[in-house]
Amino acid sequence: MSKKLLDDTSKFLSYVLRHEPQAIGLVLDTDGWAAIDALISGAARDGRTLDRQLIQQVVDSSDKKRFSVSADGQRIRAVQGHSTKTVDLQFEAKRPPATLYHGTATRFMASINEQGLIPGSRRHVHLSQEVETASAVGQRYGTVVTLEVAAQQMQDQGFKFYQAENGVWLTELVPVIFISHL
Ligand code: HQG
Repeated sequence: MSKKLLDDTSKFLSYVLRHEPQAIGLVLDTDGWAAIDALISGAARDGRTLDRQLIQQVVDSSDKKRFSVSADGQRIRAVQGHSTKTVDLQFEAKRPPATLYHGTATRFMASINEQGLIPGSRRHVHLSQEVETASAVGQRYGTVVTLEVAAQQMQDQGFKFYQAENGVWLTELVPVIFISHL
């Protein structure tokens, strides 16, 4: 199976399982699950050929473990990163490490210095445990700036933190006072 086919399919799955399920007539439940059969038939109407083997390969090879398949093998979901309003994943609040990192681009800094980190179209601000991961995320948007977030200090003041199955840390917003430049 070619890497291009896997990458293309992964992007398509992110699009329909995080952002626009309605684009292929797919319905996600509030936990983000979609029936794999409905995903395959919805994709087919869109002219895209998916089968269970391809889907499983994308799930298994995803570098960031973006997707998971239910124990009975019938359903699939994205483990984080949703913008679609119908999905509200129930994460358990968890104690974060003292420091988490967020990679962004220089062009967003004026606004971040005023508003702090906000989720944009997604449900949460995404934070990483490793500087390298954060920096790779920021590079997607331009000249990277890596920010340090005083996560435990935030939690001590009542902010909640969650960790998705794939290790990404999530919180609703990060006020400016908890952010410093590396
Ligand atoms: C920025 C990838 C202006 C924020 C990654 C970011 C991640 C602000 C952008 C996941 C701002 C939002 C998410 C403010 C934040 N003013 N800009 N006040 N506050 N921003 O893509 O964190 O490959 O929604 O810094 O690994 O970049 O998709 O979030 O640059 O986990 O699986 O607004 O996406 O995973 O961008 O990335 P995004 P993100 P996947």
